[in-house]
Amino acid sequence: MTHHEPTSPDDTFYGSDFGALQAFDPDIAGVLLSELGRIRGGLQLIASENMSSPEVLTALGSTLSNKYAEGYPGRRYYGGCVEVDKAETIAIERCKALFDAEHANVQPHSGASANQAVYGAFMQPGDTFLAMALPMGGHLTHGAKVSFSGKWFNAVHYGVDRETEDIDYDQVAQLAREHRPKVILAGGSAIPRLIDFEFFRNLADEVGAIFWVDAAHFIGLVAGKAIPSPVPYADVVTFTTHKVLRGPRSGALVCKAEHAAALDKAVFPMMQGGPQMHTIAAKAVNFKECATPEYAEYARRVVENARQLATSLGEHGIRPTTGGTDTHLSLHDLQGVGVTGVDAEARADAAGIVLNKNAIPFDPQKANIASGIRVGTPCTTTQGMGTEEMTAIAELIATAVIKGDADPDHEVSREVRAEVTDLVTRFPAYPRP
Ligand code: DSN
Repeated sequence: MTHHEPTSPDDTFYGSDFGALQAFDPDIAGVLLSELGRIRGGLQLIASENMSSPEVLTALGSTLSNKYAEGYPGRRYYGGCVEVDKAETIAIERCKALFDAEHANVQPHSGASANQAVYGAFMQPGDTFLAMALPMGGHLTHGAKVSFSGKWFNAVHYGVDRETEDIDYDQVAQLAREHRPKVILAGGSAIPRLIDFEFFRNLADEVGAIFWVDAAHFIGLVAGKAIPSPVPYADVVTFTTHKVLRGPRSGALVCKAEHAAALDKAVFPMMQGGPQMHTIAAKAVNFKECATPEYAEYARRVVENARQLATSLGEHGIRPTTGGTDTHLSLHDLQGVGVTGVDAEARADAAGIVLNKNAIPFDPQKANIASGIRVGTPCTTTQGMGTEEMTAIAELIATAVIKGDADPDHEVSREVRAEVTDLVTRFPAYPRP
């Protein structure tokens, strides 16, 4: 194998050279600075976002971005892959170890790309699969009509129980027995409670289906051992790497060894071309971070904080669906306070609090209005905030949403923003050295 003399970092390491960018392109450099200012200046409560480490960002901003490497380590369609092969091999081994998985593919560009690979590996156009409906907490790529998954496949959807607002397991079983789907999918983007993976595994075995978990939202909690893992139960688990996990914006999948060849072929060459080697290197860095005791403590605190935030919002009349959360996110019904999701999002934003409107189960409103909001604690926990701050944040959200206004100059917006500024000054995002 060719040996490459490493460039000394003291010589010139070409990666993340902000000074050079600023000199050449002040327009884009300005956007990068304002975005960092935005992150630092407000409360980031979007449940699917986080703040990845400077180490992850350095790998992302490296010369590995240049390399074409179609194929897999040792089996590429381009020369010169010896160094990126090392990065991908390290990423694969770390991913397998982190999740105790038989096989890992770290090439999917995103969660949606990882999901495409599952369709490609196990289904033909027109085949039936069973998944949670988007308005009930599922995901666009789980068979929504506007997505390839709903256009090219026959999606049968389950929802939640009206009473508990948790997954309606009786309905799941009834639909599986009636439709005999090729694939049964568990997971989504607004599910606050733990999922009964054993139930899904047994059902999939009964009807002869592949059991797929889309763990994009909660995989970081699994990595930190804060919640149970789907890996022992599922044939395949897809996920994103940028949510609680706190890695680069990307995706990955782990699976049983028997499905490795089919899924690898579905990722490349069926769905993707050249893998993004800088992102794969950044995923490797992230998997190493996630194997530390510090990360496990972080994951535990994310859940503790989410529980507190959900409870405290409930005490202000902003009701958590399912009565609370077991994970990093909670979904809240605003009907009791007479505000729509779209108005709540705008009022919070004017007060320096970033969250998103969200449909709640059986929502009477259209998705672009919505009767709910979704909040999550990955970012604030990364900043070091704890349960005391969650109680304070709930009060700020309630004030902004119930008494506030979408106008940033409104008195309530200004008052809440001043308290937000105090909080983020005490718990800074990307603290200065
Ligand atoms: N858009 C992501 C989320 O916010 O949950 C899911 O893809």
